[in-house]
Amino acid sequence: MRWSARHKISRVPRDWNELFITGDPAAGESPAAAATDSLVGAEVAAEDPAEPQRRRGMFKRLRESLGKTRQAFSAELRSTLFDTLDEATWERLEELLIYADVGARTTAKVVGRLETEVEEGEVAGGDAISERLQELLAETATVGDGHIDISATPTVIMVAGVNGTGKTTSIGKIAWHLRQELDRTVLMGAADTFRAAAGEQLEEWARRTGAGIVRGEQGSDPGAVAYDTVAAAMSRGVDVALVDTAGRLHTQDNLLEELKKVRRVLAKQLPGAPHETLLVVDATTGQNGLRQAKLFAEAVDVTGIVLTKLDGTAKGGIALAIAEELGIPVKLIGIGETVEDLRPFDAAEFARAMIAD
Ligand SMILES: Nc1nc2c(ncn2[C@@H]2O[C@H](COP(=O)(O)OP(=O)(O)OP(=O)(O)O)[C@@H](O)[C@H]2O)c(=O)[nH]1
Ligand SMILES: [Mg+2]
Repeated sequence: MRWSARHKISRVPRDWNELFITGDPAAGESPAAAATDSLVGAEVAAEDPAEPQRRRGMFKRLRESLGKTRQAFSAELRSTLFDTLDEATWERLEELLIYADVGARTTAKVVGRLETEVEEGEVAGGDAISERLQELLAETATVGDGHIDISATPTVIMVAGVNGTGKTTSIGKIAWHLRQELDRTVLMGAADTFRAAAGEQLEEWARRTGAGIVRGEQGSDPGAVAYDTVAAAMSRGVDVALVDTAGRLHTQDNLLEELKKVRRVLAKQLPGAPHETLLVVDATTGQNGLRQAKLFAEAVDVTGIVLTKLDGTAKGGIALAIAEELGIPVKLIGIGETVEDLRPFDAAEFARAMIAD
C-alpha cells in the first residue's frame, strides 16, 4: 500500500521539504523508492556544514518560544524531581504534565509506562528518566502520517477552525513556504465571505507570497467561492489551492453546516478534493480547543492539525496530547508571528525543547 510503504521508511518531517510529498523527483519509480531517495537526500543535506547549525538555530528558536511551558512544566523536573523515586514522584510528574495540558489520557499512559520501566530497572538515573520521558511523549504524540501529499495537480487544501485561531495567517505562511522552498504555484480561495476584512487579509498574503486569489462579495455563498477557486486552479494548472473558511457565523451549527457544504462542493468538483483538511487550533485555549477540534473533526473529516500560538502559553503540552486524544496528527505548529514560525511538527524535537536542559 502506497501510504504505509512510504510511512515505514520516511522519517517524521523536520522541515518543509520533508513535510510535502511532491511525487516529483522519482518519475517512473515506485513511491517506496522515491521516499528512500528523499531520505538519502536528507542525509546528504545533513552533511552540509551549514545544516547542523541551521537545525540548532531552529531548535533554539523553538526552545525560546516554549519558554512559558518550559518554566511552568520542567524547572522542577529538570532539577529535583527524579532525585528520589517513590509514589510521590510519579504523582507529581502526572500533576506537572496535566498542568502543562498534556492531557489525562496521554499522561496516564506515559507515566505508567515510565514507572514500570524504572521499577524493572530498565531505566536508571535522573537524566535517563528524563530522556525516556521525552521519548515516550514523542512516541505517543506521533499518530498517523504527518506528511502533506501535494502530488495531485491541483492539490486542494481546506483550512478550518474557530475565529481567531490563525487560519488566514497559516494559509499565508504555508503559501510562502510552498512558493519559496518548493517553487509551487498557489491559489488562495477566500471562502470566508462573512467578514469583509477576511478577504482583504488574504489578499495581502497573496500579494506578499505571489499567490493568486479568488474572492467573492461579502455575504456571498462560500460554496461558490470554493467552486470558483477549484475551477480557476484547474484551468490555470495551479499546483496548490488553499481554501480559507469562516471562523465565526451566527451560530456554531451554521458554521459547521457551511463547512460541510464547502467540503461537498470541493469534493464534487474534483474527485479526491479536498486532499487535505487542516484544522487550526489555538494552543492557548487548551482543553477547550480540543473540544472544538472534536466537533470540527466530526463535521469535515480533518486530516491534520495546525496548532498555533504555542509561544503564548504555558500549556504547550497540548501539542503532545492532541494526537492521542483525537487520533489526528499535528502537522504544523505556530510558535510566533513570522513565516518561519510556522513549521512542521517533530514530536521528538518538541518534547526535547519542552523538557531538556
Ligand atoms: N503569537 C502568535 N500569534 C499567532 C500565531 N498564529 C497566528 N497568530 C496571530 O493570531 C491572530 C489571528 O490570526 P488569523 O490568521 O487572522 O486568524 P483566523 O483564524 O483567520 O481568524 P478569523 O478569520 O477571524 O476566523 C493574528 O494576529 C496572527 O498573527 C502564532 O503561532 N503565534
Ligand atoms: Mg481569517
